[in-house]
Amino acid sequence: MRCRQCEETVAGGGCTRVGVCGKDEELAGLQDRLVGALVDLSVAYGPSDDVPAEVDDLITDGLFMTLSNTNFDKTAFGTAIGDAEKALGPTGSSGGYVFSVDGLDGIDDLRSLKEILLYGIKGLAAYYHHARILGGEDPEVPSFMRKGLAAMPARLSADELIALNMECGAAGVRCMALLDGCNTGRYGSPVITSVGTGAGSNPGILITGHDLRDLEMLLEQTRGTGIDVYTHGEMLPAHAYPAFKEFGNLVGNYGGAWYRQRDEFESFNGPVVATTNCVLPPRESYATRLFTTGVAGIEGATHIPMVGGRRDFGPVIEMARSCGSPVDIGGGDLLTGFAHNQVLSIAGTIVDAVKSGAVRRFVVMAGCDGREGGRDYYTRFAESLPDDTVILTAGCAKYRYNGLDLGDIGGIPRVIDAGQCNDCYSLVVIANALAEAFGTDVNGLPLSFNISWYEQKAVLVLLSLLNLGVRNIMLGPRLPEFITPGVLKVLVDAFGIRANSDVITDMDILGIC
Ligand code: FSO
Ligand code: SF4
Repeated sequence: MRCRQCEETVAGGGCTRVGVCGKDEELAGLQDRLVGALVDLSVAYGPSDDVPAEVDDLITDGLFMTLSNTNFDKTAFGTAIGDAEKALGPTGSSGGYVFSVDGLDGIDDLRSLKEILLYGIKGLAAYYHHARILGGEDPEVPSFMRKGLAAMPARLSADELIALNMECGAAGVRCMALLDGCNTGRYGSPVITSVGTGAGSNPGILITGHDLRDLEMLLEQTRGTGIDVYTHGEMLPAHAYPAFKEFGNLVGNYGGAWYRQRDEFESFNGPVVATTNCVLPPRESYATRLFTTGVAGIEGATHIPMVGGRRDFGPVIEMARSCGSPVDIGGGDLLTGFAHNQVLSIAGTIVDAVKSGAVRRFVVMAGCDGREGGRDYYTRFAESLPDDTVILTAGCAKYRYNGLDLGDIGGIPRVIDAGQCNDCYSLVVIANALAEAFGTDVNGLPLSFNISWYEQKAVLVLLSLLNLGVRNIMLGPRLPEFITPGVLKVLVDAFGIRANSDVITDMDILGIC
């Protein structure tokens, strides 16, 4: 195996014997076979708009399954490979392609550009999956996924691959806008919300991941049962949607970012529903309490299938009744819900604060969190920021600083949390509105980017920002293993990207000091 798709990979070549994430060689092989079959499907069908929806669903969901920390269930991969090969049948054009980093055509730099593209498409698949679940559709997105996947075995020049990566970023912006419309269309526009993190005495169910539809079904089925529902990780922003505020049984958030789940799922005491990444192979202490849905999978955990557009959370509810209540692990109240609609409603106040000098600079610190020790960089960075700066965040990266008491500037909180990682789209809408108000472009604003990356959705968000013309992004806590020095030079020359390294130096570079 060789996998280097996430930030946690082994330096100097990637995970080759076993994944830091827990993925073994057999699972890595199955994932490569699945990606290969989806590439074959994409070559067979091409980027045409006239492709059966089932084929695009196979590509979308299959790719999502291969994202870091999403699915560790070999049986599920066997089924997905079988489905993809069956779909290929009538086309008669299966090449039996098996994806492998080493097998990518081209010298190192071309391989690197293909990897960036593949991981961006995986992120795209994740967001398109969420939009599809809520009834969203945009034929341009799956069409690009097929076009981009078909590039994997092709002989393409560096310029062609760079163009495809930019196209991936454009598809990312479209897809995040689509998902934003689906989320707000069904659940309303988020409003600023303070979310408690304590634990009550009722039995509880913990739901983690990004799937709001699963949360909706779980809340409907637990209403009136005396069982409390808590969010975890990337599900925290759900509290800000008006539709979820109607559920008295959605009582709060429990725990922090995904990498703390082994301790937090243990102390929660009740069943845990993992709807997407990041879910990890469990400790024995809570393995029987772990349930998965959708593309998520863990060997030994009970998977709740979608049958006729509905999931039956009966077994989860039944288990909750026999479990003790969660152990209170504290954490204080967390603010969320600063999506574009809410922030733009106070745009006048924000513009005035900038003009008066009360707010000197905004710093986008969105992205993913991870378990490496060096990630306390982001906590130190947030703590070291001058009092007249405001952090704009989205994604699980926020857990590094959303518990800090950074105060506010004339009523504007110093940490503005737009929501899940896909809600980076909200940050783009906010930045564009500010740019318009100040008669400049995004790069002309007092706005710096210090992004934290971990998995492939973050690659898509990065490509989307580059496609929008954002320059001088600081990226960390270390640069991707799959970016070669040659490709890095292109990114530095064209976009001013650099690795973050030192809180004080970086602040200087970003123009904050
Ligand atoms: Fe985090 Fe995991 Fe949202 Fe990612 S929970 S790391 S970018 O899957 O999806 O921010
Ligand atoms: Fe390694 Fe990340 Fe791949 Fe897991 S997903 S095998 S940690 S690179």
